[in-house]
Amino acid sequence: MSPAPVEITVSATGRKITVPTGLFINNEFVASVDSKETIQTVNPATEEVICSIVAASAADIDVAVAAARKAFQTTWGKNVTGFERSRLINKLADLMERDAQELAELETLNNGKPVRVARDFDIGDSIQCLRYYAGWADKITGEASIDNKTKFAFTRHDPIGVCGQIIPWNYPINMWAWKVAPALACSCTIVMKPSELTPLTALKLSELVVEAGFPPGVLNTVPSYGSVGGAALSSHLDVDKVAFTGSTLTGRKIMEAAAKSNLKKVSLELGGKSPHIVFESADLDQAANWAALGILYNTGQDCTAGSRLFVQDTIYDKFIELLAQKAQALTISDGFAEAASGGPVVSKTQYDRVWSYIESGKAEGAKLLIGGQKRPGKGFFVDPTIFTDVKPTMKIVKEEIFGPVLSLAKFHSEEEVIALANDTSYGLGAGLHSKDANQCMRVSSALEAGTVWVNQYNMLNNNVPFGGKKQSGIGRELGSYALEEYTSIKAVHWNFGEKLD
Ligand code: TXE
Repeated sequence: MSPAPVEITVSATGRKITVPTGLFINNEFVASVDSKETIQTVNPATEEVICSIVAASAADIDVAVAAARKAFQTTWGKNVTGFERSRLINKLADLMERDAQELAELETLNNGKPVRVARDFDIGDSIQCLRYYAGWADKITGEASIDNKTKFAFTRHDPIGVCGQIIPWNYPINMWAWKVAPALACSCTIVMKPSELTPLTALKLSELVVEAGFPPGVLNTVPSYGSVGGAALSSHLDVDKVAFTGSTLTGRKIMEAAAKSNLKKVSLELGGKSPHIVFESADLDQAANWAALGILYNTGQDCTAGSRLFVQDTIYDKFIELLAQKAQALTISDGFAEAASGGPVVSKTQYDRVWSYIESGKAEGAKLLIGGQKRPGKGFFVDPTIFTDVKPTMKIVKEEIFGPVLSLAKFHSEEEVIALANDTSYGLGAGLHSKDANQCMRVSSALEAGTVWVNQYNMLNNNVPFGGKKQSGIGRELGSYALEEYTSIKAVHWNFGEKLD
């Protein structure tokens, strides 16, 4: 029997939302084939349970992969035109646009972020991402190589096949869009595993997949625990590629599982400890705005969070005063509050984790500029916290915190700050502020990161690639580069005249 959907009432708006609770396989919401395991979803602003949904077992992953394989071989894969894929992806984008407010409220309920941010940024950007890749669907071509009068070769950019996609909880809809849009454009089929902390919008989006008209099995959604469904997907012998966003620790496990099973293609978007540099020539007011946004956007639960801020000694005192003012002006509250600029962190685990870092910063002798005090009452709220006088060896400087906690240090020379900035095992994002164009060019070239922002921070575009160096990941999402992650290149050598003696 199919698990019944539940009706949720969003108390802040009065909206009633019907949420599917089953596993989405072959365009239907179904029960687990062998397990009674559930996932209890929680509102991080109130700590109340939202609803329980089915958690996929390893056997359910087998069923979903089989559905995706069948679709790949029949209705999708090489049996659907790029024009048709483009039409369907665009239709999905239209439906998301229609339902943006409902999706945003569900996202806020489950993830905590301000509803305005969820709607205008997360969902707005995801719609654009779908449309961007809908544009690519009919333009995926190979190359011809003609250098001989009796032979030529050409390449086909074939869809790679069945893709497992494992996504985190910090941007549940964005990460869904970043993964499904290029995969669908390239004609792959998908088994999507959302985070067990935030599975509700992925389930709601599955309804739109049916309404848009995608054939059964093209996009399957299987909420599950990482060690169960995530592990089963990454070690599955019939999955051709796994795309992952999450922690470096889990990324390692996924790569190992891929290596030990069928050597499936792997792309990983992992953690970071991104440096953000303010040079003395910078527009200080603007730099303070970007520095605050860099660490506080999404309550710091951002893989590119500019969590290590370096400020030149000549402007240090003036700058930190400005930054403290900007950070304190932000309102961290329930995401349904009109004034909310940030919400709670996503879960009790994450809350405890962030606080353990704050305590370690205090214990290791860093100085608190602002924040660092717990709030009374319910909800996983952490106020903006800035530490000064940090040392490169401190835990808060070395490890990803994934909360609104900034380490601020002083530097003297450009050479010194480049060395400090690159002194990390990560290489995801980096930023710098300066009015000296030559300095901007020199420093952006020297920083070891997949993305460098100059005189801004954390701004992404769907048509510009994103990904990491060092232990921040492998592969690129967004832009035309993401198409490489979902295609397999075949070379065809053709003889039209050469004879063998
Ligand atoms: O991440 P996990 P967690 C970082 C951030 C955060 C820390 C821990 O520092 O504090 O990771 O968060 C699935 N095989 N980031 O524990 O475990 C899991 O179900 C396959 C950075 O929540 O990486 C979920 O869907 N999959 C980051 C996804 O991995 C497994 C975003 C992410 O969870 C698995 C999130 C396994 N063995 C956290 N174990 C970013 N780069 O943006 C878990 N998963």
